[in-house]
Amino acid sequence: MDDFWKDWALSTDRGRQRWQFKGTEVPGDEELERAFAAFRFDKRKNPNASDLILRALRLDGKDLGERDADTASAALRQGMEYYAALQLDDGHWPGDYGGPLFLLPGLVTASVVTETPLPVIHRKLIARYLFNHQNEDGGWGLHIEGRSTAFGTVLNYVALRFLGHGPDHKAMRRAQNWIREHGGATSVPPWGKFYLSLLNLYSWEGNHSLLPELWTLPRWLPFHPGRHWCHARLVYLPMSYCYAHRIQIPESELVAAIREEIHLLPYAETDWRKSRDEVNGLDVHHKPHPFLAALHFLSDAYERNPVKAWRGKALAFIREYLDAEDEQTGYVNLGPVNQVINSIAAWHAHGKDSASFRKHHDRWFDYLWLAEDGMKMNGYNGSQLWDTAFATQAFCASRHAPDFSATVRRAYGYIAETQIQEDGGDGERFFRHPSTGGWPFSTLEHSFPITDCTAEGLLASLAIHEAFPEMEPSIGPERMALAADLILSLQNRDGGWATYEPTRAPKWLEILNPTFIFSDIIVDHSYTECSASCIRALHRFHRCYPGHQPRQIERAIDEGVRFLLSQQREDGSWIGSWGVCFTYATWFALEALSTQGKTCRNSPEAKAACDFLVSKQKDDGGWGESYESCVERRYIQHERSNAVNTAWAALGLMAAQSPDQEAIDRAIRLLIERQQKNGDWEQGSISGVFNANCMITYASYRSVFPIWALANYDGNSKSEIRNPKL
Ligand code: LAN
Repeated sequence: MDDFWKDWALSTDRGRQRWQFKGTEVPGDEELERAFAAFRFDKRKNPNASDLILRALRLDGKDLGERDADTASAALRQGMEYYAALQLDDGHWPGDYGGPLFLLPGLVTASVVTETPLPVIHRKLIARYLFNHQNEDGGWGLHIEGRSTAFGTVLNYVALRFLGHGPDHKAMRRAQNWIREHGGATSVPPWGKFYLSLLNLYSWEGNHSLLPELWTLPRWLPFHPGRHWCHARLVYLPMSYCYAHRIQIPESELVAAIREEIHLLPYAETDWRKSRDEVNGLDVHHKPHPFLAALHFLSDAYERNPVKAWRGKALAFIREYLDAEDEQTGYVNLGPVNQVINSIAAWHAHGKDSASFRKHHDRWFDYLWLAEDGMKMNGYNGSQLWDTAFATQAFCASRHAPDFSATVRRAYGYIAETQIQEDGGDGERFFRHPSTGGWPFSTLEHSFPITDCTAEGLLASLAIHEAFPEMEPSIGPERMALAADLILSLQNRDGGWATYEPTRAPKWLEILNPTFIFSDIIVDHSYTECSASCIRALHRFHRCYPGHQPRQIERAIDEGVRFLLSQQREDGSWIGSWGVCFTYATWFALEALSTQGKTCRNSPEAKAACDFLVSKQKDDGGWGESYESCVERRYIQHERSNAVNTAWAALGLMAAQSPDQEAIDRAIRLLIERQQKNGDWEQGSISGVFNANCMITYASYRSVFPIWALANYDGNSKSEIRNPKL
């Protein structure tokens, strides 16, 4: 390995991940070029990096034995050995959680507004990442696989300018051309207008009012912001703070230059009011409802002369809420968007030297991830618990599990330590559902429990107890019951489960969605995947602890299953909301149905789902879904089959006891054939999604799901498959 990489280490502390540079000198451009040459990232071949830096560092000096596995059992073992070697001492599996291309511009904006530059080496690596993900037409997409949009292009161009890249650099020129040919920067969607306003590249006049007063309205109103999906309300919270204070950096030569580069008209001549509603057609995923225009009309009129006392009261509440969220999450904050905007609000309210701002700043680094495409911003402070819970279940499902007891013990340690043991802060006042017994997606410090993370945490713990009865049960019956009770408390009236909280607002409230770029952002409604996880968890818990709330649990499962069946589409499939896409949700649904004995043998629904899956199998035996399935809401084949989609489909078919053994055998054969000599699988196309339009990387999936599929196959199947390569 190049010496440069030896200067990097992923430091971890109870799941907290931070890439640290130990070197004393920042390398020059040539040296950096040489260091990256070892990994060869080429967006045209695959925009998805393979997380090679982490893996090279983890595996340095370990001998995994290079060989082609001959059977499913051998491939399984090799996959487990490889993946076990990536586990960290604290028991979790780290991994790349990048994908969205609008997060780094937020961080750069925060660092510019608060005059807190990022370290030089970070700046270089971030720029490298941004250039690496520039599309051939000179623009950037919403995410790494997406076509160029005004949002992606303007924000990343501006970020690079503030990172010190001049306008005449070749790639920068191409980006400028893209912006100018596509109508200039006034056409960025509202979140882009917000960031540009902070940077004084766009007037606050050009934004619709973010009406902080909404927070002071009576809470019983069905549209109160406290009822919005937590990610929406906690992004709009600091946004409305910044908007109300019209926070903006001073004009400077650089600002004047960028204004000229990105706008078609001279800045002073821009009609800002008109540009409030200007959004580039390439960016539009969700057209706002006409009703929203009427609301904007009223709020913009109010904004011309806001009632001072009312605004003051609203801002005082917002400040209190921001401080409370900071405290509850240890300044990690709910996600990467509000973390950096909260940082700006903290800097504004408390000052640059305040403890609050310093703690925010410290957390910026929890979101940065280093891979062979450069330094990116993760979509969360990691996917630690989620990945660990799945990996644990996959390992426990395998016949080889006893040989990996040390791995499972460490994972159990992480899972046990990450279960939330108390409700944080003033929950009621700040719209928090109780947390006790739940699991978050990433770390304990983050502390927001999620329905399906709680379910998968519980399932993983139960799987360990079953597979390793001799292992000390760190999570005893009381803690298991707390998790089950929390899941019960999170069930919706329609029988399903949403993500973080029970649904608090009617579905029509989605008409308030002003983003243009996302759908399903205002209302946290029931989802197939979350519901399926909760059903599986309640079922397994009930089997192990039949005395705890048996009636309630049975009823919850029945209602959950009814919800799942109501979501099945005519063609037998389920559409995914958090993974790509139909293979993902159909697998979840089939697993949940199978716990109720609904399989191809007796259930027309399970049979229809299996028929659907088999109809999408490719000639090579695999499945490959394009991310566009999520955007278009119909199955869109990817040109290449993908180990992750193949594993989901195979797992679904096996859970449903599909009689089409041939389809399953062919899928398993592809997984064996595609396995690399070290036990890894190639990084295929992107696997995760949110809000229907933005994709996100789950680097762990390429190992975890093939392992799980091979484990189930190896444990149950009579047929003996041989690697066709051998
Ligand atoms: C996540 C990550 C985890 C994910 C699962 C648990 C996998 C899912 O089953 C439920 C939804 C959830 C919790 C989820 C929701 C949306 C998130 C938080 C993300 C995809 C990670 C990043 C994304 C967040 C919204 C990104 C910031 C963008 C905004 C629009 C605010």
